[in-house]
Formats: sequence, structure tokens, C-alpha cells
Amino acid sequence: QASDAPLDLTSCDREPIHQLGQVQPWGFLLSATTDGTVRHASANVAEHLNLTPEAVVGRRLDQLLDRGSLHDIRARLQGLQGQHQTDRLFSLPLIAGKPPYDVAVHFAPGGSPIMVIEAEPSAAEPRFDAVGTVKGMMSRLLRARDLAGMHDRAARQVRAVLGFDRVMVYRFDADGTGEVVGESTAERLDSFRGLRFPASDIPKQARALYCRNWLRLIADAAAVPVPVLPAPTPGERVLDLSSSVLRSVSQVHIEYLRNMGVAASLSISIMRGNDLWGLIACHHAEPLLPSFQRRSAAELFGQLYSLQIESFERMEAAQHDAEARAAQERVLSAVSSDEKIDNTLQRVAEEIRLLIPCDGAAIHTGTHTETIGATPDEDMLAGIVAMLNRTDTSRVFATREIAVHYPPAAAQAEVAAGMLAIPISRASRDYLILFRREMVHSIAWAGNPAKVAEQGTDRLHPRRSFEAWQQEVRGCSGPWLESERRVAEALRVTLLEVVVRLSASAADLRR
Ligand code: BLA
Repeated sequence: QASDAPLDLTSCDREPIHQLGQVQPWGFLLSATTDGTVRHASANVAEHLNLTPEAVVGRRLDQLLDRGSLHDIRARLQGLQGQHQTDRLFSLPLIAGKPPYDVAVHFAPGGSPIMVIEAEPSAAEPRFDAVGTVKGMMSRLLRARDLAGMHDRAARQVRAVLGFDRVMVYRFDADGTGEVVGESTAERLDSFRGLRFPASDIPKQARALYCRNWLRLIADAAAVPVPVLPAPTPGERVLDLSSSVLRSVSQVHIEYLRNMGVAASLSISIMRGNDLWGLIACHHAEPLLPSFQRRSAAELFGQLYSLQIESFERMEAAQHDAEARAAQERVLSAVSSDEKIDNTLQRVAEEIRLLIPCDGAAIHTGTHTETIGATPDEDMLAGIVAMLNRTDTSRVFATREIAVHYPPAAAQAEVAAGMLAIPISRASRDYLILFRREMVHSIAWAGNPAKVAEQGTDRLHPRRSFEAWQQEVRGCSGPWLESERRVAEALRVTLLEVVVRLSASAADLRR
């Protein structure tokens, strides 16, 4: 429901999104103490139980729900004691005289145990086979040859099962910003692939919540949320809806969706160990309510996909390390051939560029500097080297923003915003420096950034988010990854040896 109060965008991280006291209207919610006395009922219970919420609260569950169904529900809850998991039961004859319901059950976090029962009318899909569906999704996923291909396949599989217009795989960086790394869309839509968004688009507490509850659906952004009754009296704890399936979401986010022309949104957490790696994010221009069975299948797929990403990432890291070792070998053997020091280092620089993507490289030995690709100009390089000479160069030095350490570098950030400097001699302060351009200039655009101009001035829009992100990273290159620093560090050790040998042979020649 659109509220008239202006949205406060400064305190998004503090909004208690798990305690908004409202659910979405496609199902109803009951909470009860373990003796079966109803504590809360969503305001729409009358549509299902033919009793007002006031009449429901205080009654016993067995006076409201089918005995057999309640027995099954209690059995499931028994298995969940002390956990924040949700269990689900499909096609239950929950209410006498009504068609079957799909039911989610869990214990509300915190305090004395409160059972939460959420029910929605079952979709008439008797032939939907969840196990077969997930199995098929996985086998198509596993045909991917690399991570990028896998993300696109994952998006396509999820779109096929849930029916959204757009499905994206959204990956978080170490700094919380996110990037669309996989996508599947209906034909007429622009692509969001490669777009990046600031960390604030998905605030901290939402990410924390998404680590515990792996799927959320906003079936209709325009739907009026239903309050959970009775409203808490002052000082009373609000029912915690962290694990709820029907939880109504933040108004700020609803506004964001509306500005994007999105009526239904669903997202599935992608976990790596205990960390939120990213989300599978789905959009639809019309309201959309995939059945609970389909949502559950997609959620299970999300869990399996998470494991698959982890194993692919491990494999790619191992491959990277192997390539690094091979490059080191090549570097060493290049040295044994009787080339001039500068030629050798050029070769070395070219090898390294294959392992650590960059836009340019400079080799500084003694007073001489050679460059390859896009680098700062001569004076700027001299300044950067002088700065490096003043810092601890016993190890690789990497920064996304040279200007933080050497302010004049800001002037040439478009060409070289970040650098990774490998000290290659102990005494004489020689370096091999890799440069990366400013990130906003190196992003591959899929959508059309010029469209921003046509779309009002509202901050709550993904294109605006892109602008906000540009502000955030202006002057920065892409991050130097842990694996890249490892390669650089290993090469530093090799190069020290190389330079020692080369200068020794140079000295021999001079003799
Ligand atoms: C939640 N923000 C979300 C979610 C996504 C995004 C995917 C999860 C909920 C869902 O599944 O819909 C962000 N969605 C995106 C992005 C794209 C997309 C980046 O499709 C890119 C294509 N959001 C803002 C700002 C605030 C904000 C400025 O942009 C606050 C200052 C808040 N986003 C916000 C909140 C939630 C959210 C509070 C949590 C919603 C909830 O689960 O209750």
C-alpha cells in the first residue's frame, strides 16, 4: 500500500523488515503457543475460516483446523524444535468444506516457542513433479562448461519453472556492490547483464535475513498488506516474521519495484558456506504467484546451484594456480636464454598479463622505464615510483585507487586508476607495475545508460542505482582478487631471482 509519508532513504539499514507486522494477502497466517492456543491471526482469516480474527485469537487450533491435518502439522513442527527452518506440507485438507491448502510451518525466532502456520490455497497442478523438475534443472545446469555459462543456464532454468519475464543471477563483491552475471529474459526486454549496483540497494539487515530464509516472493507489489492481529501492545514483542513465507516487505523496496515497472519479484539466496554469495532475482511486469510447489522446487534448485558454484569456483581457482605455476616456469626458462634484461622483463610482463588481467604494465629498472598498453605518462610514472619507494615494498602492493596514495594520479584515473606493483629487486627499487583503468569506463554495457535521462529523478530505480554506484566507485579500478595477489606474490619471489641473475650477468658482461 502506498503510504503518503515520504520514504526515508537514510536509515534503510535500520528498518526492522522482519517485524513489520504484516503479511501479503495470498494466504493467511496463524500463530499459536505449543498448547495450541491461537496468539495471532492475519486480518484476512475470515476469507478462509469464516471467523473474524478477534474470534480466532484465543481459540484452540483443533477447533479451527482439520484434526488429521493438524496432526501432520504438529508432527512436522516437532522435527523443527529449536531451529529456524521451515517445513512444508502440500495439498492438505486443512479446513472442512474448503479445497486443499499448501502449508508452511515454523517456530518464530526468539522467546518462548510460538508455532507459525501459513496456508495458501493449493494450486491445481496435480501433475507437477518437484523431484523430476529439480533433477532436470540440475542436469541442464551441469552441461555448462564454465561459471558464466552456468549462471545463464541457472537463470533459464528458473525462468522456465517459475514463469517470470526476467531472471538474473546477481553476485555480490567483497564491498557489497552487486553485478548481474547471468540472465534470461523474455524477448522484448532490455538486458541488465553486466550492470552493477551499490550495496545500499539491498540493505544489510535484508542480506542477513536472506542468509536464514532462502526465498522471498512479492506476488503483487500493488497488493494491500494484511496486518497480523492483535497489534502488539506497547512493550510487547512483535511477532518475528523472519522465517515467514508470506512476510510483507519494506515499502522502500516496493517503491523501487514500482519505479522499475515490476509488479512481481521473487529472489532466491545463493549461499557460499555461511555467506550470501548472491541472489537469483526474478521480475515480472504483472502480478505472479507461482505455486508453493514450484517455489519450493526453485528454492531447492538454489541450494544445489550454490554448491555447484562453490565447486566450480574451486576448480577455476585450482586451474588459475596451475597456470600461474606454468607461467613461473616459463619466466624462469626465459631467463636462462641470453636475452637482454629489458627483453626478458617484457616477456615476463606479457606472461603476467595473461594471469592478472590489466590494461597496461610498466617495468621500472634503475632509471629506465618501459611500458606496454595503457599506463600513466612518464612524469606520473616517475611520481608513482617515488611514492612506492617511500612505502614498504617487501611485498606486492595493490590498490584500486592510486590517488589515495598519490593524489596527483587522480588526473589520469581514466587511464590508470588502480595498480598492482611487484617489487622485483631488493636494493635498487625496481618494479613491475600493472595498471587498471577506472572501472566505470571498463564496464561492458548491455543496457543503455542514456535511458536514465528519460526516467524522472527518483533515486529508487536501478538506473539511478547505477549512477549512485558510479559515484561510489569514481576513480577506482576493479578489485585485485585474492587469487591475483597470490599469483603476483609468487611471481615476485621468482622475479627477484631473475633480476639478481640478470644483473649478475650484466655485471659479467661489463667486466
Ligand atoms: C530488497 N533489493 C531487495 C531485493 C533485491 C533488491 C533483489 C530482494 C527482494 C526481492 O526479491 O525483490 C535489489 N533488485 C535489486 C537490484 C536489482 C533488482 C539491485 O532487480 C537490479 C536489477 N533499496 C534501494 C534503496 C533502499 C532499498 C536505496 O534501492 C534503501 C535505502 C531497500 N531493498 C531495500 C529493502 C529491501 C530490499 C529494505 C528488503 C525487502 C524485504 O525483504 O523486506
